[in-house]
Amino acid sequence: MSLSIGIVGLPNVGKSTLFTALTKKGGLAANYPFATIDPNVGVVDVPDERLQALAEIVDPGRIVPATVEFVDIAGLVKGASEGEGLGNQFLANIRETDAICEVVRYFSDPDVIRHESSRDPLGDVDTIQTELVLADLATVDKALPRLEKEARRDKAAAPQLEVARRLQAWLDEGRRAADMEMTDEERAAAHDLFLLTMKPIMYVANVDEGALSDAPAEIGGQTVVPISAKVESELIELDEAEAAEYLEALGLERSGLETLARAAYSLLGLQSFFTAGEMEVKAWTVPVGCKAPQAAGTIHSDFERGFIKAEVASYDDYVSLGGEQGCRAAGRLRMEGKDYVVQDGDVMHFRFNV
Ligand SMILES: Nc1nc2c(ncn2[C@@H]2O[C@H](COP(=O)(O)OP(=O)(O)OP(=O)(O)O)[C@@H](O)[C@H]2O)c(=O)[nH]1
Ligand SMILES: [Mg+2]
Repeated sequence: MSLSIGIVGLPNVGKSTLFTALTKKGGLAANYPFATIDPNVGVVDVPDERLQALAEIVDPGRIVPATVEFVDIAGLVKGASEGEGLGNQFLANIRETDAICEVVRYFSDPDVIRHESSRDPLGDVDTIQTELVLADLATVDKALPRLEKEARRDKAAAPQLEVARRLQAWLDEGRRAADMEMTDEERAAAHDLFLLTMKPIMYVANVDEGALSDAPAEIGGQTVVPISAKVESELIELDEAEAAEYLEALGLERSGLETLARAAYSLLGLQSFFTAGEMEVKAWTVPVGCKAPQAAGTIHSDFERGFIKAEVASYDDYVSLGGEQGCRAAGRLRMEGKDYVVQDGDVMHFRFNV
């Protein structure tokens, strides 16, 4: 499961600075499967201290954290939905991502020029939202004639037409598609339109050094992660001890990048289960509510196809009882079938037959 998050925002707000910090950090951790697919795409691990605790029990050859992919996208300007600036390419880039991370400029440095379409942080958020909504409106306008034709021919297409019409009216008021109330069925129908404003969004408030409290708690009901991109880009140049010292001097518990990776994970409704063996301790990413066979399928499609059952221990049991043997002895190693709903932190071992 490769999740990708597009970093968007007006020009000169610090997107590339943040992206570079994110990806460089990944590259520094030597045992980390860092991959650069293209210069604007970087894979970043999701920090999870539970991996360390599991590794202390099984002493594996390596530890493999879950990952999130970030995509650095060129600055969006007013009029992008009409092809202004790098408009169209920009929109194509976000269309391919699973979620959006919007960087908003809160830092004040007068040496860094604000783009002419920039007003103030919330005004900037508004500008971007307007462009995304306009792009979606164009998508829906274009799809409607086709959907009308289909609905005349095939009654089963009626719900899709209906939801597209409702979305048109909704977007026309400048609102995000994701905020419209929809049944699960309507949501699935809307999914086929690949709208930009259906994607989950979170905000990074790029604040001045030591001014994390300048950031609002939320924007439009969405999570805000306060970060100083400048501080993050300095942090990655330091070794672990120096970085810890610097963080402490700034009164921070962990780097903004860690907070960001975690927030992204939870925004997307994701959780981890673990596999723990001599070869490796590994975190696997699955959606909340995922059942055992699908979880098995993230490891290998054969595991899903030939799924028989899963041996499961909760993370807490696994750690407090000293691993699989301890769990078995205490009767805490469960045999779960295909309807088992995976819980965050489950340590799993799959039985399959193909
Ligand atoms: N003072 C200060 N400057 C910053 C910060 N973040 C970025 N900058 C500076 O702002 C300028 C633009 O940063 P970039 O990261 O390239 O901005 P961007 O959002 O990627 O810009 P585009 O790609 O042109 O849309 C650079 O000179 C950065 O050094 C920050 O947190 N504080
Ligand atoms: Mg940039």
